[in-house]
Amino acid sequence: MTADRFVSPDHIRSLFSQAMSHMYRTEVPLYGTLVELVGAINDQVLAEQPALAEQMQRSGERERLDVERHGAIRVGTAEELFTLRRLFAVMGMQPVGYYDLSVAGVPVHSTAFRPVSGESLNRNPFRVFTSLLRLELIEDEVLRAQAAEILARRNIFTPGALQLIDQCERDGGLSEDDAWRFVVESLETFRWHNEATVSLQTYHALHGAHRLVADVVSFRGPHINHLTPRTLDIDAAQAAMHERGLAAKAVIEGPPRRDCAILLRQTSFKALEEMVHFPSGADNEAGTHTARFGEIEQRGLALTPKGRALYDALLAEARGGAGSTGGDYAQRLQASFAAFPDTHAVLRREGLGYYRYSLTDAGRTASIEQRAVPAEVLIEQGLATADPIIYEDFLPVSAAGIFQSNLGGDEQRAYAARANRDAFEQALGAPVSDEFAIYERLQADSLAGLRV
Ligand code: OOG
Ligand code: NI
Repeated sequence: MTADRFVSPDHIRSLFSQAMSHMYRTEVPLYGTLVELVGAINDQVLAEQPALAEQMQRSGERERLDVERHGAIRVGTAEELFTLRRLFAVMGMQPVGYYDLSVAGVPVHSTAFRPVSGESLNRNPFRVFTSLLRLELIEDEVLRAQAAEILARRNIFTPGALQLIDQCERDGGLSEDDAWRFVVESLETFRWHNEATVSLQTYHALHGAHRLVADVVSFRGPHINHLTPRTLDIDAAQAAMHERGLAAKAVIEGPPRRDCAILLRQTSFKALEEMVHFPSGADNEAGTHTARFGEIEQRGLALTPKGRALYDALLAEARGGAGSTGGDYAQRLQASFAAFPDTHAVLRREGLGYYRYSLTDAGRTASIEQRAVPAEVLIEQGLATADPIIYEDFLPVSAAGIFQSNLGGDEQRAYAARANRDAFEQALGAPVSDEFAIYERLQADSLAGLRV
């Protein structure tokens, strides 16, 4: 068997993200509305900002924009997370970053499965924010044991998916036919089930511990809970949503609106309340569950550790000691971020963000000797350009806000802050990659390209 019998993991990921998008569109029609609205706004922004359109074309980002999505799932056991890592690997997605949400009162820790090379990201940057429930944070011992026992009984993967994962690991890839089968089989894991596996009474008990526990434990699998398109103007998208009567949450998570977009801005819409059948003896009992919601996001420059430290400090300043987003939060945020430089030249010079350097037409005709000067000099001479490297990851404070707003109610729990990255990686069966190292490498590769 030779390698060219296999399709690329990038191809499988593209198929999978399209299939997921189709499935979610039928499951949650609101998602289709969001995708249309975001598409129209993106077209408008690109028409109004030719420089942005040109830059996105140059960096290869324009192509991916229309298919760019992230989703989120929550799993219950180490084994489930372990197998998910193997499943996502078939599609060229690796775990990047560790997010501890317990500090925000959500009993999970998380990573993001995503492609990491520049080429793969441009092909399709599909990412899945994946959380593992931390049952050890549930105080009630009896309930904890019951939840563990329910989770131990389920199998969230189809036999066909498991077999194809084994096959891919053994042979080093999948043929086109097998790739399609893999997509169909693995999609099953993320499907919504309107039949719970537990009685309404058990559901309520789990819900009492934390809504998230009920969401993870009561169903056959980790239903995808949102699929997020990327907008080039989140303020315009949010306004358009309000016009259509879709109630976005009041606060946009992340940095304020700026000339140079940094990191990630996100807003989400309340979870749907859905009918669920709960088994009751030989019969069913009707109830409801809220888990799935809509979200849009705008992505900007990936920050260096120095830039990120400044971001974290300014965000904390705007939120105050209590982490409040109430009152005149938008003004406080704007005021505190006045201290964050807002031109690419300064962001670059101060080492706050990562950039992708490339030669201009003039640069390509220049000799190697002419090019043997610092990148900033090449830029001044019109021989090179620097485009922002886009942030591909997530933000823990934002994610906590998204979780909170969509769990419904004003539920606030306090768990003693206990990051446990070791336990997470042990469950995962692999270390999570360091996001900064990935951006650093993309930048370094582009700088090396100026010299050859
Ligand atoms: C994940 C919430 C985090 C984001 O975009 O930050 C997230 C969840 O609710 O499962 O998706
Ligand atoms: Ni999200």
